[in-house]
Amino acid sequence: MGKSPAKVVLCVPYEYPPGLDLGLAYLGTSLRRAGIEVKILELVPWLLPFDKFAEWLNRERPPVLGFKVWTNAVRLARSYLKVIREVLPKSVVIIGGPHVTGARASALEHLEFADYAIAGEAERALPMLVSELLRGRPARKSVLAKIPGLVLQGRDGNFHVNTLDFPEDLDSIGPPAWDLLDFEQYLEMEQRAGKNGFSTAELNWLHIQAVRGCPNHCTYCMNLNQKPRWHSTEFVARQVELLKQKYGIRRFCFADDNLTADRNYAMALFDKIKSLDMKWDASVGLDLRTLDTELVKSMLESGCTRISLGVESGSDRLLKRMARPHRARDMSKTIKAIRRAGAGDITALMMLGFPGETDRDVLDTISLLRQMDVDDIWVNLFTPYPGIPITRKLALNHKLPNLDYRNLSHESVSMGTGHIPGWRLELYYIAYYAAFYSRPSRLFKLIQKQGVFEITMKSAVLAAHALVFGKGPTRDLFRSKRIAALRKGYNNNNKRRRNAVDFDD
Ligand code: B12
Ligand code: SF4
Repeated sequence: MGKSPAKVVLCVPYEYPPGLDLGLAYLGTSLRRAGIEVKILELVPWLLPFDKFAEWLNRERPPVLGFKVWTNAVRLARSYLKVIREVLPKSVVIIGGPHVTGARASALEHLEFADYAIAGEAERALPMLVSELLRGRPARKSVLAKIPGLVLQGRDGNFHVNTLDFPEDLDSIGPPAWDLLDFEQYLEMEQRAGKNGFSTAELNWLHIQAVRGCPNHCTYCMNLNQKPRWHSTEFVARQVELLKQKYGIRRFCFADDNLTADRNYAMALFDKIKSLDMKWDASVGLDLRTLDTELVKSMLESGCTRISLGVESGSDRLLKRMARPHRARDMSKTIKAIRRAGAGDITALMMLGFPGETDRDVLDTISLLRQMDVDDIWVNLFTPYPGIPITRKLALNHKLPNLDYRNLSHESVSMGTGHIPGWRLELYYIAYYAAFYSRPSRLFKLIQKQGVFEITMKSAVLAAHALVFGKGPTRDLFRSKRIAALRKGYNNNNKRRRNAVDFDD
């Protein structure tokens, strides 16, 4: 790309160390295809503080900025948007991404510094809107009315959302514009990860997508389209090969809603990427019903090194409420089949604090945690994200507390379950990890990872915090070391790097 300023800058505000944003890379391609120059900028406050962002805006002066907003980053997004409004009041800001897709019209209310919002997949919508805006005249209503997912304010003052877009032929919207992502920074981080004593696998933020959509309808999930759409297996293999050859990537993650929903497709895909000699993780989206020994064998042969399973709860009553497609009693059978195939690293993803959860459900889950033959667990506290079915149900039944999305965080308890108050959920959160890691083999693994002193101190501080305040930085128990190490490494190493926000090629 030349040195001329981009017409559109796609930004993504994050609290955590930067990733490589797949959604923005897809949008990069669609804008380029419409002849629009584009850049991607990750807004991580400790890499790009607000004053530096203001300097950058003054230098680049993009006429259009696109913001990808995650619900847990609404507050941060607002702060960055405010800077834009102060420095470039005439630039147009479009918001999109998971939060906007869920919150739709209300996103423009609490992210009031933005001008337009697009919900859902935006490969077709964003170039349409940007082309219209870059004409230099007021946007025509007739054109706006045809832009999929666009949030519009009607004459009545109410907001309306145009029908969402679900492109059928996924190959036709790709490939993602990988060259817009900062692989140099990513690979540097990966190197430092090793030096700072944690696994490079934890830095697995490079995502590739094979499938969009999932036939299931779990009530905590923002799965908008129950009809899956697939990239061809050739397309996926080409992307993997390109990332390996051109960018030196050695491992990636699949970012699919449900990678194994169609067993035949999954088998064909694994067969196709087998010869590419790449490592990959299945950290999201595996259909527990399709995971038999044969399929998992094929996954492992194709380079899969870590399998995450959406176990969520040990209570069938709760799994039914979540509309999960499996039951707790199926878990040991599934895990046995996975082990039989030779899988060495399995993580169980658990959810705590689901609306309606009772102490009995928690005890059932603790009992499952003490039996499950997995290597690690990852406990998520339920968060009532906008747009997910259970949030809508709670709102309809007037059971949704008055939540301010500017303050919502998945790292602390957002609400009680109706039976279990927030403070007790904090204790159960610790109890889940304690139940799992108190088994000698698991404890040994944890000590190898974190160290005895650190584990003891953090557990004591968290328990005290939970008891006294009823809410705390729970997930930091397992994350803070990683982030602190990255920050330290970054500050020490950054001198030789050019300005993190300088886009010069
Ligand atoms: C892979 C994935 C991740 C990866 C993200 C890797 C990355 N850097 O891209 C990891 C594992 C890191 C991750 C983490 C989390 N995730 Co996640 N994740 C997913 C998953 C399964 C796929 C995302 C993806 O890549 N999709 C494919 C791309 C093409 O889509 P996309 O990025 O959404 O982009 C499209 C649109 O959103 C839109 N768009 C995107 N940006 C913009 C910008 C503009 C201006 C416009 C107009 C449009 C637009 O157009 C894009 C192209 O179609 C989704 C489920 C889903 N189906 O989306 C959940 C999902 C997005 N994650 C979710 C959550 C909750 C989280 C976590 C908070 C989980 C946690 N408890 O820790 C964290 C937060 C991370 C953060 N940054 O703060 C929720 C989001 C809810 C919300 N309202 O924010 C989802 C929807 C799952 C769910 N619960 O239903 N996640
Ligand atoms: S199986 Fe996964 S992607 Fe599908 S609806 Fe359930 S949580 Fe969402």
